[in-house]
This record gives sequence, structure tokens and C-alpha cells, in this order.
Amino acid sequence: MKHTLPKLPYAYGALEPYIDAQTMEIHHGKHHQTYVDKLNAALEKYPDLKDLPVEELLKNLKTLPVEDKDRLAIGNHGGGHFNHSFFWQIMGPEKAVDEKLRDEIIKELGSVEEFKKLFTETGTARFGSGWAWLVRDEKGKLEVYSTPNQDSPLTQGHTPLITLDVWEHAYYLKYQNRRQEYIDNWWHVLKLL
Ligand code: MN3
Repeated sequence: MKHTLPKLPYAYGALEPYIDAQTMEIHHGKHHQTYVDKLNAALEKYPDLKDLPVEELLKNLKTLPVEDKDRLAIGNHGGGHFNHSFFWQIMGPEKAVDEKLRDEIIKELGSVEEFKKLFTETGTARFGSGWAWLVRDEKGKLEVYSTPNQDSPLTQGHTPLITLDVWEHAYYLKYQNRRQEYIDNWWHVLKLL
């Protein structure tokens, strides 16, 4: 089984004006596709791993029976594949509020506004390329943090709930160096809250 690029659940222009169609087309069609291709290439010599879903590869990354350079490639490109697949799904042109998640955020983090402020600060402060996350940790508690590069919370045993790509390729065409403005606008297309 080869890993494949998932179809976007909406048109490239559906998140306008907050995320422009050209950025979406390049981000999904080129960047994400490249992670899928390179993940498949890294798995070529491991037939036993070829049928594992990307989530399982990432959850078990530290103990996969592979050479270290391949572990790095599977983490980078598998992370890139999973993180983007997840990211596309939580966005949309229309809100589909997850009331249960909303209530949990209010209970554990004070309010939706406080969560947004913390998440925005976390994404803005990530040095270089990476992702901001809201996760459920191994004890069931909500946590907000960022990861570098394509590192995935799955590898730490955490369950992703919300994520934001803060690599420059996610926003540079429209926002150039204005990451904070990209994040502020992104809340409009996060469908869950
Ligand atoms: Mn990206």
C-alpha cells in the first residue's frame, strides 16, 4: 500500500480571503505531495512497514525496526503527511463547532478567548518552521505547545485536537513576514471553534 495525497474537502479558493487559493494549491498539491512521495521512498526497503497507517508509523517511530537515517526520514515525511492531512480537515469555509471540545477548552483553559491568545502566542513564538498544537496528553489533559519542523504529537503519545501550520510556505505569498496577522485571520477558517 502506498501512501497517497488525500483530496481536500473543499476547493482551493474556499478559504479566501483568509488563505488565498494559490497558497492552498501549492501547499496541498506540491508541499504535501512531496511529503507523501518521500515517505513512500523512505519505506521502499521495509516491506513489513508498508501497510501501516501513517499514524502508527509516528506513534511507534522511536521503536520502528529501521536504520536511524530512515527513522529521521519517516519522522519528517510521515509527520509532514499526517500533520497536513489533519490540518486540512479542521479548516473549512463554514463553521462546524465542536461543542464538546469547546466545553473542554473552557473548563481546562479558562475560556475560548484565553485559549486563542495562548495558541496565537505559541504559534507566533515558534522559531523557524513548525506547528502550533492543542493536544490531549497521555493523562487526558489539554496542552498547548508548538513543535519544530514536521514533528508530530503522535510520537509523544499525544492526540492532536487543533493544529496550525506556521511554516512560511503556509502564509508567505499573502502575508510575507506577518505571521501574527496570518494566525489572527486563520481563526475565521478553523471550523471547530
Ligand atoms: Mn505546510
